[in-house]
Amino acid sequence: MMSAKSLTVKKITILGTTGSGKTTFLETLFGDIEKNDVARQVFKEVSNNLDFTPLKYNDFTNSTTTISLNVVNSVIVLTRFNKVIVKKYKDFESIDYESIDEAFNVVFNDPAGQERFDFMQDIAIKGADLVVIMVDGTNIASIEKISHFLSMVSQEEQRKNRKIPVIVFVNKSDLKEKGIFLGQEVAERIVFSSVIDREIVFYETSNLDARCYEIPFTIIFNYLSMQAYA
Ligand SMILES: Nc1nc2c(ncn2[C@@H]2O[C@H](COP(=O)(O)OP(=O)(O)OP(=O)(O)O)[C@@H](O)[C@H]2O)c(=O)[nH]1
Ligand SMILES: [Mg+2]
Repeated sequence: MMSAKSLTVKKITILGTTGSGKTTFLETLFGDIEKNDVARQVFKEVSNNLDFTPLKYNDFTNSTTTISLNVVNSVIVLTRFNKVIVKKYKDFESIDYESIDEAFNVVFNDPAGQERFDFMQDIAIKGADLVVIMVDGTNIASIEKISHFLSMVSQEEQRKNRKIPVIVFVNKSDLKEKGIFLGQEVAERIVFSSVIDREIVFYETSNLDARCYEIPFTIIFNYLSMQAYA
């Protein structure tokens, strides 16, 4: 019988500017998580990270910001019917064993995105098996940071002498309705305006709709699976 303890451990690190939705993404996947977050108005963003979004500062005042690192221990399961299920690690026993084709123990690292906590991102990327870059699709400055995160990935690849797959989430696509969502094409144009020596996949996401992660997670599962049998 498959038990959670015997699963291969994989690490996914989420990089992105402050306010892009990294922590909300984990909450969308897992519901309540244990967080190292404080109210945004108490620990106010001082860098210009939030300056280039048409959202008002008020839109963020009720939200929180991460001040170190959120970690969620999960299992990602591929069922016999090619469906990918993402659950908290402790919920593994509730999955129907018969339906499991393959599974990984995946530890998500969600470091603080504020620039003053850059060292947390450096710590979080160490040993990552896959990196999710999550940007605020309403914020050009956030999108322009993708290349910075890609260079962090390249450094880690050199350190470990192995490839790390990258997925970019251009988040807050629900704000298309308001006409302020810049979209995947803008992100791709900015990223590919400089020479990129890797394959990157982009998805438009919204944390208001968990279903938007179904396809990206089949891609993520495939990447992890290829590494496991490389
Ligand atoms: N409209 C919309 N708002 C979102 C979405 N995802 C996150 N937000 C909002 O964006 C704000 C910031 O979200 P967080 O998840 O705290 O951002 P973060 O990337 O963890 O930020 P740091 O912890 O500071 O690095 C919150 O007010 C969220 O409610 C989304 O998909 N759509
Ligand atoms: Mg956060």
